[in-house]
Amino acid sequence: MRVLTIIPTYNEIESLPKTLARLRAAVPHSDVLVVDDNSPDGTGGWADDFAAGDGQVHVLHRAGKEGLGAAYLAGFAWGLAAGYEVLVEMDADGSHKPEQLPLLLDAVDQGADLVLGSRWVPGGEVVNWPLHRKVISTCGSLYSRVLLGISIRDVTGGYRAFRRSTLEALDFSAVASVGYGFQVDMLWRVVQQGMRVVEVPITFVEREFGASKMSGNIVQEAMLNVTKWGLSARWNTLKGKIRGTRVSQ
Ligand SMILES: Nc1nc2c(ncn2[C@@H]2O[C@H](COP(=O)(O)OP(=O)(O)OP(=O)(O)O)[C@@H](O)[C@H]2O)c(=O)[nH]1
Ligand SMILES: [Mg+2]
Repeated sequence: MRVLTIIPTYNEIESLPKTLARLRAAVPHSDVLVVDDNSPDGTGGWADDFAAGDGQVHVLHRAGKEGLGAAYLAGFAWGLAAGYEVLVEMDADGSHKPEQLPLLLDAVDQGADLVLGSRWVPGGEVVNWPLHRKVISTCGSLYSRVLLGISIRDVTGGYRAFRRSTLEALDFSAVASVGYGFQVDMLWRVVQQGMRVVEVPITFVEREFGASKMSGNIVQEAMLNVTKWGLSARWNTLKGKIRGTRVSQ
C-alpha cells in the first residue's frame, strides 16, 4: 500500500529533525509530507533542505498559522491528489513514536477504515504527562463517549491512519474545527458513515522540546462541539421514533 505520513508543523525546529529521522528509519516505505504554516523559527526552510536530499519527503508551505485542522485538510487533499492509499496523521514533537506506526498500518491491512493510536485502551500509556493533562484527556474522552454514544476510548488522539476511501467519503469543506476539536470532528464524521474504526494501543510521550499549542480555547471548542453533535444525534433519533410511531398508528 502507498502510505503518506503527514506531519503538521509550527515552530518545531528542535523536534522535526529527530521525528523525521526516526520515521524514515522505522517505516522507510512511507512517504512524508510536512505541512508547515510559515513557522517563524525556520522549520519550513529546514524541511525543504531535508526534502532536497530525500525524494520521499515533501513539504507543503502555507501562508500562516491556521491551526492543526486546516493544515491536515490541506495535507489530505495533497495526498489524495497524489494517489496515496493510506494517509497517516503524526505530530512532529515526538509524542507519536514512529516505531509504532507499523501497528497502525497492520490494522489498516486487516480492514479498518480508520485506525486510532490510543492512549486509553489496555496496553496504551502516556509518558511524562502531568496529572491535569491526563484528567483533561480522559474526562474529555469519557464525555464524548457518553454524549456521542460511541465506545471509542481515545477520541482526541492525533496518531491516526485513514484509508483513502474513508477520507474520500467525507466532506472536508464542512470540517471547521481546529485543535483537538478537529480530531473529534473527523472521528464523528467517520462513525456516522458507519465505517470501521479500530483502536490500537500506543505509548504517547510528552514533547521534550518546543512549546505546546494546546489552549483553553481548543478544549472549550471540542467540548461545545461534542455537546452540539451529541444532542443533535439524540434529537434526530427521537424525531425518527416519533415519526415511526405516527406512521404505525
Ligand atoms: N501547520 C500547523 N501545525 C500545527 C499548528 N498547531 C499545531 N501544529 C502541529 O501539530 C502537532 C501537534 O501540536 P502540539 O503543540 O504538539 O499540540 P498537542 O500535541 O495537542 O499539545 P502537547 O501535547 O502539549 O504537545 C505538532 O506537530 C505541531 O507543530 C498549526 O496551526 N499549523
Ligand atoms: Mg504534542
